Amino acid sequence: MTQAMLRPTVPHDWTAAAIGQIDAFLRDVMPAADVDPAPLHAAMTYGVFSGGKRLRPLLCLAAAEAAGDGACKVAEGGDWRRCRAMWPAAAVELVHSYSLIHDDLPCMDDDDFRRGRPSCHRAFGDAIALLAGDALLTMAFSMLSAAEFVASAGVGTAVACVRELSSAAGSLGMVGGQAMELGAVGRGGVSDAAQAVGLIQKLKTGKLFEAAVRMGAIAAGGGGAELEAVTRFAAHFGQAFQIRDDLEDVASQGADAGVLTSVGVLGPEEAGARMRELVVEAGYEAATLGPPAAKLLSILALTFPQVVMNDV
Ligand code: GRG
Repeated sequence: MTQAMLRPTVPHDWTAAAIGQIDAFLRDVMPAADVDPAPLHAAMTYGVFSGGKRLRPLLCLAAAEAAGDGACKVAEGGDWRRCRAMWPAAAVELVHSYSLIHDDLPCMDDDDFRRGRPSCHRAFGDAIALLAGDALLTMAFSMLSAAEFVASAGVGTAVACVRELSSAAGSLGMVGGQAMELGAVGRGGVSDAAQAVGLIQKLKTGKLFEAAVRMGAIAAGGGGAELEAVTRFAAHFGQAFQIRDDLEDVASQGADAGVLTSVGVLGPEEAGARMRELVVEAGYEAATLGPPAAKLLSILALTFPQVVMNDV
């Protein structure tokens, strides 16, 4: 396999069109902000439509094309809403949105700002923000059991997606990773910090990326070696993504990133090197799937432009 094979071959602007369609879909399926109970729906709308990059739904749609049976191949300028992976794409974004709202609460990270504006609890109060997160999590599973999705994907596929998302989001996934992080910070360190950081990243950040691509592939009729390849892609992508986030935190907040981050454990240089390795590994996994994985590679290049341009 040559390095050139890892370069994305589709123009990145497919993502802008897809994001517009993901947003329109989310607007259609979510209750409007003024539907009663209006403060709750307004907080949910605020949490979902606040400038997120829609990375997980994009990965879900790209994986449907990369690892599916061809049912979700969308031509340039085409309609992603005809791809049944749009349902799990919406579901994973709702779970992501809930996690950010809860993560900002005073009992978690206690952040006053998110995406450059007041965090949900600063705008709506702690109680409504907590409930907005709960309602978004619940709504994600109503996406995966929606009559239209079940009719087009089949009951078995819909149930498989419920299983993927619930296990990725729960105590053995994202919530478990968050709990481990809180516990580890409280103890002031762990015996093997590097191992703890790796596991926390895998659970807290990585599992939701894995669920995004797996649901996309499964919804599009994929399985077997292709499903495993997109899963490994997402695992590497997720870990690299978290390291990049840690590096950005150090750059913006000063040197002390805390022991329980990749930068705290490895130092910025080694963490950066590990991130680049992971991006290249993700690229190779996608490249094994050939031309249908072009959009996955495109997301990788957009997310890690320096790495893909210099190292791949
Ligand atoms: C509190 C239930 C609960 C879970 C918290 C995922 C998580 C666990 C917290 C999110 C906070 C965080 C910093 C996670 C690391 C992953 C990360 C960098 C998320 C931000 O993802 P982006 O950049 O967000 O895709 P946008 O704003 O684009 O949607």
